[in-house]
Amino acid sequence: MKLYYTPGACSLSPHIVLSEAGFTYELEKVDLKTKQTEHGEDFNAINPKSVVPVLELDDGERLTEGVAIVQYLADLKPEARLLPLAGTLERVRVQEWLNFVATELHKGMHPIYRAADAGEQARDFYLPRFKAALSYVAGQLQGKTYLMGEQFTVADAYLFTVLGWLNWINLDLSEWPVLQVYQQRVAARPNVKSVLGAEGLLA
Ligand SMILES: N[C@@H](CCC(=O)N[C@@H](CS)C(=O)NCC(=O)O)C(=O)O
Repeated sequence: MKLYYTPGACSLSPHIVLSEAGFTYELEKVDLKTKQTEHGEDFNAINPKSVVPVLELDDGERLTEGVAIVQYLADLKPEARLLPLAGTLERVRVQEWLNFVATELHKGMHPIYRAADAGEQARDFYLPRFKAALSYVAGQLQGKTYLMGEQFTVADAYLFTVLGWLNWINLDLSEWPVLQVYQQRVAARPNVKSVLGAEGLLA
């Protein structure tokens, strides 16, 4: 398998899942400005949506959409317990989180990040909503190790990824001490640490 990724982007989430589940995989770095890969491929030809992540399977099939990729990977390695079995309520709870992170946090942050293009009004409008979403997550994590309790899941890989972007929008995670402790806890997982190192994200 090969993951097309950009350091620190949302492709970090499937990268963490690949590592946590114990897959053997290759990485191909994508420059999102030039849309070229590190080996000179035209990324737009690889993914017409022009975004990472892309997971290329060994038969050449390509998967896009982070939440679909992480669920596909986790189902291939149920023993890693990154996603409860299909048909259980716990499975749907993880999917609830994946969707929340994708829509309220990941894409909720977008107009704030792009405020310079979208106009400062966009930041004023979207920031309170985004902060309320973070406060909701902080409340849900109170007294828990991970989103689902003691078990690290694919939803944590995605949440951790998005929390890493707050400095891009001048938000300080210390406003939510629970989230700060959570971020440190996830960052300390040996597989996460090695993925951060591989993406050049360790200080
Ligand atoms: N719907 C896609 C969105 C992926 C996405 O937003 N990727 C960003 C990086 S986090 C990207 O590649 N942006 C490049 C661009 O907009 O040119 C998913 O959830 O996987």
